[in-house]
Amino acid sequence: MSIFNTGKSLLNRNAKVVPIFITINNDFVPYAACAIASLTRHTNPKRRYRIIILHDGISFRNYYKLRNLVTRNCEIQFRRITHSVYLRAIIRYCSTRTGSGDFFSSAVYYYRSFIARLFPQYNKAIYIDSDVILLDDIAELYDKDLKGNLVGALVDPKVEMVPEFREYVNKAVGVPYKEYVNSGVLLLDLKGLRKEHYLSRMVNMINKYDADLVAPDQDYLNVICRGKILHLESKWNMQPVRGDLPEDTKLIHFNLFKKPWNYDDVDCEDIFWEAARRSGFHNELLRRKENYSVEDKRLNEAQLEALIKKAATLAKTKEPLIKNDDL
Ligand SMILES: [Mn+2]
Repeated sequence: MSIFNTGKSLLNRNAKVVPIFITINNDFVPYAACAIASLTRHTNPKRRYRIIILHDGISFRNYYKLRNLVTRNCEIQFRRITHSVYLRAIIRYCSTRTGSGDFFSSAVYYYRSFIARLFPQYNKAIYIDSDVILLDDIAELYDKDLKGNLVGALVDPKVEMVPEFREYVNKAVGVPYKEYVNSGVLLLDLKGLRKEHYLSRMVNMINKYDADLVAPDQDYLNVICRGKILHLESKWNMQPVRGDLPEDTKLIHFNLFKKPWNYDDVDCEDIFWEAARRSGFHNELLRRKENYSVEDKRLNEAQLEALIKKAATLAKTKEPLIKNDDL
């Protein structure tokens, strides 16, 4: 067999597999494990899945435990994010955003922006946050036709609910809030994103505007991909609800505050803990919850207030704070 044959069969293998990216640091590992345990449980036995964990260094113990979540048709790969001018620019930018409303000021939130560039072997992929739980086969999302769009995502329900966020998105981000999507679940046209030079575009904006934003990576995504976003149905990025979930719910996203691993009596917490029991991190998650003090809760709530206040202040701007300039 020649080397060319080997290459071809490898390409074919990549074409058939469903690639799913999760981007984390060591602290996110237990939550990511729950997401993975829920994903592998709802796969189509006739298909193959590849979960690619893009991280900035995880402990050997965590690495080993995540590897235990491999199943017959679902493999797990690890990739450590490489240092580059892009990452350095992002880390520098994040290090200056340390105000009380700067909740998303860690570089880890930007790692999803590297997927297209770091993985040229894939033309299409899914990205999920580590705070999601799958209730159905993720391949169904992967199979969706993007219809020429760069990204498939869901209009952010948290933004719709909070007037300060709506104003902020309209004025400071410069995107109508009814178009503004959540970056927690993404169907990605990686080929298209490479053609758009997504990462260099984003880093150019970071360097040029050095803008103070509420949800930076998500704000950049909305500005760069504006007009090229397929709006997904809410069943693929469902916020927890009190009472019964809509019957066709495919994915629950424990977005923003009140995570079930911090708080008691969180909507849909049973679904999370059920996945947690099969994640290999159940005890650790229970311990985390026990150690989450009254003071932590107070801080968490103060952070949300600060975030909303920040949104209201930034919404006073006359012009959008970032623009998608020509490269
Ligand atoms: Mn999230």
